[in-house]
Amino acid sequence: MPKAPLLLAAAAMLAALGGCSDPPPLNVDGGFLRLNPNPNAPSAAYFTIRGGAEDVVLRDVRTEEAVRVEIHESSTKDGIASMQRVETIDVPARSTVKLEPGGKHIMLWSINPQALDDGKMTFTFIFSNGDRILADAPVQQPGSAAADAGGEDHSGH
Ligand SMILES: [Cu+2]
Repeated sequence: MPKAPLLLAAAAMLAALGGCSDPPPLNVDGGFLRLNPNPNAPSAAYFTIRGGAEDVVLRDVRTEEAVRVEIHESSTKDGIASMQRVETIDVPARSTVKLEPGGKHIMLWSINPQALDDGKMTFTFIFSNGDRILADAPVQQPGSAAADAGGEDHSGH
């Protein structure tokens, strides 16, 4: 009866895998803020959200340093780029959810200029499990090489 030992071995392996690594904590990192060269137009911030042990939903993003903050998603349909507001972002367990140019982003209106003096903005991410995670987004000044590589077209706002 060759099957039983194989199954036992598989079960032992799974137990070993489960036992040697704690589930990763829900986290937010990799932030950057792409400043719009036009101070009257909105700017966009991007982050990487790393899922934890359970599925959660990003419910809100806040910052003290802008008058208005919204979560947006850019898309291209029939060659035409557009963006729309989204209320929440699903963050499945152990997933990586990227907010990046051309996709989901955090849109900011009327940024407090003094907030930029220290070169970063601080955001609070509020999740459905009650976690409130602080994350910084270093500022990319307009005209820098990184800032010129793509981005959201905010002209529709
Ligand atoms: Cu937007």
